Amino acid sequence: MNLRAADPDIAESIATESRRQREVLEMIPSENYASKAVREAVGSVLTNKYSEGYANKRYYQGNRYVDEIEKIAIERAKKLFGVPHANVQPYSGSPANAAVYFALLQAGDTIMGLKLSGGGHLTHGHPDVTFSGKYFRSVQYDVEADGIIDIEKVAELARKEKPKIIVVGTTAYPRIFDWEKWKNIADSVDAFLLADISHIAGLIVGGVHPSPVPFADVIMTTTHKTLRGPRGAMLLITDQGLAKDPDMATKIDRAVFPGLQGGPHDNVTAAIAVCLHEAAQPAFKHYAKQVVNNAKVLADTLLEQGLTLSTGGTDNHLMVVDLRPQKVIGNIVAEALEAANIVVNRNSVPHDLNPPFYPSGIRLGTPAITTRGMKEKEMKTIGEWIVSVIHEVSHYRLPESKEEWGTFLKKIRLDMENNPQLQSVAHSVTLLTKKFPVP
Ligand code: DSN
Repeated sequence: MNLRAADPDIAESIATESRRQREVLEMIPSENYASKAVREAVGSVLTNKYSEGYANKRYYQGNRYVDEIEKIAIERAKKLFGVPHANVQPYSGSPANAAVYFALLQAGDTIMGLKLSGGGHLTHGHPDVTFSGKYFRSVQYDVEADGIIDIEKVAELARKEKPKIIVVGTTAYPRIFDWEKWKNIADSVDAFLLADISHIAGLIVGGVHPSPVPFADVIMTTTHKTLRGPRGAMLLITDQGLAKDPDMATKIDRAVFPGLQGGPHDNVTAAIAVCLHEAAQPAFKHYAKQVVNNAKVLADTLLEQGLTLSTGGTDNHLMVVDLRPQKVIGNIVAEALEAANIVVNRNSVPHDLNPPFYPSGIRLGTPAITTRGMKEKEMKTIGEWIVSVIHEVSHYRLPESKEEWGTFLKKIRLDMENNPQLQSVAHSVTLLTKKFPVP
């Protein structure tokens, strides 16, 4: 029985979500459109199988074909990134980072990562609310007021705090990393260097961002962002990591299973193998280059029209618009853009005084719209639409008391849906997206 016959409600929700994905401009920089081949692997019979363990060392029978698939995924990952060891089983980025800490640290050891408001990630040592800040001692570096990381300050903090691991990697940082400088800092305090390249893995593979492979000890990436695969993650161990700790690969594998996870999601493993195959094709290099070119044109358009971007622009696939000069919060603009069929996420800006739920910026990126084939010309048009939407809603002023913000935002949502200017942009977006099919 197919899905529509078995469960019409869920079938209908998926169909409407699929229409939404076709009709809007998906500009959340961590999102993308996986190929049909990737989605076919995710939806395959592999979801039926249990495979605790690793190839040729499983705890269950019947894993001959799963072994083949996992070995192919591992070999492709090793070849694509140029590393001696890969683990393709982590369920996603947070469990993968947890596995690194579990493998290489003891509870109470010091983690040093970038603050969330500076563009880091919760699992990079965010205090209080995450395991990485609760079970380890967390010290965090930050960006400067212009949004840029001052590497000298990072070095100074490392010398003072002597972390056991330094995490470099971001979710909202639009600039390139000089990995060698990070390695020098880590080596100077005898720390491991973890590169979390989740956002930029596709750009690295495509040759438009430097690779951390010669410098980091261990690399974590999710597989569904610029890499354009299924939702999952991989851990890559470098020669440098193995030189520091010859048991690192075994420790990482044991931390993933049985340390933190049960059976791998074999359907996702197969889809990772497919996405790595796709990323190894020449066309992927063109894609990655276009993602960055598109982001540059989009950023320039926003800047020309008077918006403020954190760090003053972008070198990669994303940008953070600082809305403090417009005196609106990210929630208002993100809602308005959604009413105009442009989907972004609200985001903290450097040194944001607002809480993460009501931050002062929005984050947007080009990976998904580039997958649809959009180029520089479309970026200029989209940039102009975004600016017009921001102007349309920047008169909204929040109530004095933060307690009333939630109710206020709910109330103005209806205004936005009925706003003729936003409706007109939404219509233009629909006409544009029709010309650029999704995979
Ligand atoms: N949720 C991801 C992002 O949007 O960047 C990070 O995990």
